[in-house]
Amino acid sequence: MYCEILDVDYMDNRKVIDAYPRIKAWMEECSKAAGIKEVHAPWAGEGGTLGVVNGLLNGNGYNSNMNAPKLHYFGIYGRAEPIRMAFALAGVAFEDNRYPMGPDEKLIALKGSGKLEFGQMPMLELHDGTCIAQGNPILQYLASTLCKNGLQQSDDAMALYHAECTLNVHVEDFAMKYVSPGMFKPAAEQAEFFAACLKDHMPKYLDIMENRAPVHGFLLGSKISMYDIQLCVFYANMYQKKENDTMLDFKAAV
Ligand SMILES: N[C@@H](CCC(=O)N[C@@H](CS)C(=O)NCC(=O)O)C(=O)O
Repeated sequence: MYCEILDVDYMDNRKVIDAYPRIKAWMEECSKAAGIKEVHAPWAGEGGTLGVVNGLLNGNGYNSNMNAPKLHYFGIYGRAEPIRMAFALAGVAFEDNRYPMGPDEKLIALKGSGKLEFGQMPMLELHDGTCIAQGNPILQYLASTLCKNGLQQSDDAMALYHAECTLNVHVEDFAMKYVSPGMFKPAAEQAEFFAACLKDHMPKYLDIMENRAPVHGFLLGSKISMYDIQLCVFYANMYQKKENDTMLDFKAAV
């Protein structure tokens, strides 16, 4: 599978997820959400890829609108993809500045400009020049301002609790503990780390997510929300094919 906009290949794999109908149905809902061409859901049918963008971007995936907010990040999904998806879903034009991972003059200039409060990306430069940082807080800001109309909103404290809870258990009790640390281990230790994750943690995690996946629609209601975005991007990252990928066995088994 290939996603033109993001220039990446995906694995096609349906081994495990078929046993989790609620997770599967939720991913299919995400993939059908207005504004997202295709969310990568290998189990959702042929050609499933995460393509963030609809008609609002030009052919290169960039938008040139003087007043558009400017997003700065590397040319990968990483911490910026939920932000890109929020813009796409809301139909809000943005400038998608992507930097190469290696040494790069533009990135050096950006770092020297004082615009990166923490020296890191993603960073979003608003129309008045205000620069905001940190991936999730940026997404949260957009969900209640520029992208508000494209994303589910809610005043229902219990609905918000459930959405937060689902995301939290995913991030803190699974991804941060059993997936992210593996990415920073020496290549020789990664296979063992991810094999243990699959055997010891993945089944429990998927059982939990199956219970928490919405029976209908999305995590916060009938429209896709920032919570769905944050969660489905994890799966999209997981299924992204990379050269010399030390996580390949892990990904193939998920
Ligand atoms: N807590 C920050 C982490 C940001 C971060 O680690 N950014 C990395 C890329 S994913 C970065 O900018 N690295 C380049 C550098 O630190 O020089 C967030 O959530 O946005």
